[in-house]
Amino acid sequence: MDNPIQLNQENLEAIGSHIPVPKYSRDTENGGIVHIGVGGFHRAHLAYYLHQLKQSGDASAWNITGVGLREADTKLHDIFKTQDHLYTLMVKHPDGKIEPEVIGSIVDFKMGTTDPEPVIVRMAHPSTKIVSLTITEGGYNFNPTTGEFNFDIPDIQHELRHPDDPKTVYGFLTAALKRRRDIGLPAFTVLSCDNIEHNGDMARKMLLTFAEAQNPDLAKWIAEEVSFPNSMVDRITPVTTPADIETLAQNFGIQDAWPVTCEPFIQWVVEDKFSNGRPDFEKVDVQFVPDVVPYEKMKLRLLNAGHSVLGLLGAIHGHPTINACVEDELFANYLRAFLDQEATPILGNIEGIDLEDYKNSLLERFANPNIKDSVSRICSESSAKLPKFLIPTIHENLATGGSIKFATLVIAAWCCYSDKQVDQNGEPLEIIDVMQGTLHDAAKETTNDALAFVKQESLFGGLAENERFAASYTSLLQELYQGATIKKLMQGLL
Ligand code: CS2
Repeated sequence: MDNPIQLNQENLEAIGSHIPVPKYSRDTENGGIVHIGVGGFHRAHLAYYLHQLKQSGDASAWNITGVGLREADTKLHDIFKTQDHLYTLMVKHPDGKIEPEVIGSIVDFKMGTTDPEPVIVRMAHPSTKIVSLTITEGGYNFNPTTGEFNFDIPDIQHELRHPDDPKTVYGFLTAALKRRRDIGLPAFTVLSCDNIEHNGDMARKMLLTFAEAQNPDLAKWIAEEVSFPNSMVDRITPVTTPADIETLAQNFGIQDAWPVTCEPFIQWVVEDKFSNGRPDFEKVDVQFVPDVVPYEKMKLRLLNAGHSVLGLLGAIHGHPTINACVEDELFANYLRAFLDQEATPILGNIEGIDLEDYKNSLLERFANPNIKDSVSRICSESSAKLPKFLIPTIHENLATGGSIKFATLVIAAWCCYSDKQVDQNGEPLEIIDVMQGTLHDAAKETTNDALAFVKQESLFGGLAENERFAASYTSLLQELYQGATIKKLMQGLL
């Protein structure tokens, strides 16, 4: 189309003749939810659930104020400003169909980096009832081996000395909760939406440890008043590409500087413990259950681990996307073998879930050719992901005498990936990881000590000392370093 319409509130009616748009009033006065970490996932998930509820005429008192605590969030902040916080969600179906829809549930966005005060004020506002988080696996600030809070971070030290000048999520939560307590307002619920087992319990433990060090009285109040539901969140949300922006403009006539793309599948399983109320999310198929832990474990150990298996092996082989991996029969068979023989046995029975169906649906979702989820997104921040998605499965199988070979090859691939930083065709890999330098240094030592990479205890715990693991890992790594292709090694294990 020649002249795509700029996405903003004023143009919504005109846009509505091209694609669905919000039918509700986008009043910024109400509030209800403050969300920290407005990445693509939040925009495809919680914000979409709330949008659906508002479209049906419910939840008029609820909307979302986004908060950015990283400099990198400035880009979205600035785009949102020109678009009145509207964005397009493009659902991509396997048959090639794309369903775009304008989402309006986010009505404001504040950068905590430039001025913390407006963020604290919003969080401490009487209408705020929930502070939700997608701060990534790495954002919880705990040591993966000990599970304890990491105080050894300059921003955390700063916040302990200057509670009114918060920098991290913990500083903001305590500053806002303190104000609420001091003026007699009820606490908000802290709702973690990250891929971590017991994500609510984890958020609680970390926040209480931090608050205890900053203000023990406040910590006591938080322990009594704030609820932290665990939740399992799921929707595959690839990184937006320039081609997506182009498709939206050319095929649908909408100019949106940052649309979000996602798969049709969506799931949210949450514990129903909200200290200060919540939207009627069950009306839009959110599942409320007394105990979410089995669902979380299933999702992390099958879907997320499955992604990492394909991602790291695929990266070494040179597959660009997850669907390219599962179109390759060897990769699909390998993934299924890992899921069946290593991940499933440790899950046991999950009431109400047929794990065979779940795994079949995962393979179908991964195969969606329209999603083109890059292996570089999947491999990004592996240092935060694998200790939650994959390494516990190896430990648990070692303890029960179960199979470990499929996961072990993934660890060997990760070492090679971190060391060589090119795929098996010599093409450079796009590596995004806060620990990239440390991982590279450890992996480089492999030529002197085959176990050097897995001796990084903060990631692997005591794995290197386990004889069965060490033997299997060393032999796979040696073959890889002697030039065996990743496919030959995969084939050999099947
Ligand atoms: C992915 C997840 O980041 C990853 O490695 O496994 O982002 C995954 O796509 C989502 O958790 C799906 O719900």
